[in-house]
Amino acid sequence: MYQTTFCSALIQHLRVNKRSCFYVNLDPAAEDFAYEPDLDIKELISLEDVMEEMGLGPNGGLIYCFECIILRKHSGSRHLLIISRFLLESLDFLTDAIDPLTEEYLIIIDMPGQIELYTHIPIVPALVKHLTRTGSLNVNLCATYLLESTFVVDRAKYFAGTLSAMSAMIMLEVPHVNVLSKMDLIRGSVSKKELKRFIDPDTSLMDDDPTDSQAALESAQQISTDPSTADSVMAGGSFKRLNRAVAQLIDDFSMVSFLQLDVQKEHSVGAILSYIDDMVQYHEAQEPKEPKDEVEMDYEN
Ligand SMILES: Nc1nc2c(ncn2[C@@H]2O[C@H](COP(=O)(O)OP(=O)(O)OP(=O)(O)O)[C@@H](O)[C@H]2O)c(=O)[nH]1
Ligand SMILES: [Mg+2]
Repeated sequence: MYQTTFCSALIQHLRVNKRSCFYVNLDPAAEDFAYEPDLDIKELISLEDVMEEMGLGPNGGLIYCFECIILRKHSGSRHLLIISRFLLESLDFLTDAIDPLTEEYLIIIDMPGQIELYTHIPIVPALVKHLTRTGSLNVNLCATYLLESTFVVDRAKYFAGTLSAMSAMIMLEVPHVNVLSKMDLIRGSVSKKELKRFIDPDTSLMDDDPTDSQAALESAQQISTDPSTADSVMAGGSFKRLNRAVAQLIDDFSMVSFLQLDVQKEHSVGAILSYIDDMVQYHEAQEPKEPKDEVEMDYEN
């Protein structure tokens, strides 16, 4: 699962409902937590250390951390060896912590937000395989993909985000819930009716793209006359055709639909949790409870 704020909201909700959860942080760059993780990758490594040791930037450093964990990369470099040996232990670190947990536990795994981990390289898919492998951990996983609701304001951004969600679904091959997060940010500016159109994406959204209007085209032309600037490219016909093709692809696959999340609202978090429960078959996995001792009836009166 992704997004720290959502993880905290879920934990809060589970606590209120007296359910057990185990919170794992797998983001080596994460710092502030509303709830302390039960298991934290930072006990093994911090992104800062990797960046410093390897001379990498934040994204490269993050991918390096995960590559070391999952792909068990070896090399003659002293630093690489130190760090990979360090991280090699981390799959066991995860396995040892998760293995003893009973079916009552919902394991919440907070992941880094960098999209390339889910769409471009087979690192997170390998982690998913490790967790779900039948016979060992055998965890019922549900990936939750969060797309900021502010993306709906811009059709191109919305379809690009939706394409990433679809790509993650295809790469991860586990039950998947897609969520439009931070709904509070657009409630006032996007009507309910308009919002409904973004729940099940289809190409009709491209038919009335507000940026197609003549006024928008004119203002884009005024911004710049240089055809190589971002504004010019995004106002051009080929960009529109590209977006339409992306929208058509998403429509053809018909895999992505969104739930809406407002973390401030208990019922919104609860609704998403009930989808997740269904996906991981939480209720089916629970041990049948002992029937409560029958209430003794007082027949004398
Ligand atoms: N208005 C609003 N802000 C939010 C909401 N959720 C998160 N934020 C803010 O968005 C920022 C990022 O939130 P995080 O939960 O850290 O996001 P994240 O996806 O875990 O970020 P990374 O781990 O860095 O990828 C923080 O400043 C939050 O306060 C929301 O539902 N509404
Ligand atoms: Mg985070």
